[in-house]
Amino acid sequence: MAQTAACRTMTYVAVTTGRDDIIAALSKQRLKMKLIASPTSPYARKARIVLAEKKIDYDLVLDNPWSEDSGVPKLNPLGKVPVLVLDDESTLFDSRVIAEYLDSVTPNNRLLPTSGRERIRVKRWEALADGVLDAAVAAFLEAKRSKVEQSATSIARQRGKIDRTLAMMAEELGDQAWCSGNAFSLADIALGVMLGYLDFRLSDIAWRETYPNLARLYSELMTRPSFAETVPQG
Ligand SMILES: N[C@@H](CCC(=O)N[C@@H](CS)C(=O)NCC(=O)O)C(=O)O
Repeated sequence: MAQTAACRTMTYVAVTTGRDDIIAALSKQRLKMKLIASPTSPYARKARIVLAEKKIDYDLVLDNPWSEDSGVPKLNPLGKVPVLVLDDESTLFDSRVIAEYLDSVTPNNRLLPTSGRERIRVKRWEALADGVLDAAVAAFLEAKRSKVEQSATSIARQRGKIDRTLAMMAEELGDQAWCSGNAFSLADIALGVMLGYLDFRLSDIAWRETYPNLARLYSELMTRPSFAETVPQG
């Protein structure tokens, strides 16, 4: 993978085929953090965008958590990506914990207000965006099952969560430039990653037409290399 502008601090390590590959990749360079990610995971994309925005040097290790020989369960018993492996080889998950930790590592480009109600407001946006992701992933996986196995009720239930939360987010954004306060923050990252995932997996949801203010913010976010260079493909 070529290094790109947004990821100039990122060194691509390996597409792994299992635990041994991950351990080998980790032992080569002990000092840099490693992010274990899959190219289609929106939660991993959130962590990658945070790393790029914070200009933190790291190695990207690709692993498919759904594959039988995935090394992810050895690093995260939940078997999910992203996992951040720190320089002492301890591990962090999930994406919210990783984002909060990374923001505290360097003082530059703060993505979370340091305390108080403003900080919780950003975390609330993130909880909403991640909740839509959870529902979108569940709806996508259910729809992938055979017609006889899949439950229309379950899909409708997940789609209801998505619809209600998009409406709330659009209302709360109003005509503000950014989700929370008057600067770019983790709230905008979480929202943008979620909207990008809807485009990727549930493209029949016409959120741009229904919510022009979300579309306006999304276009703005896509001008940032951290977003443009991590668009999910597959
Ligand atoms: N809440 C977690 C969700 C992570 C997650 O669900 N990741 C998916 C990829 S999109 C995964 O690894 N799934 C594998 C599995 O559930 O076995 C986070 O924010 O990191």
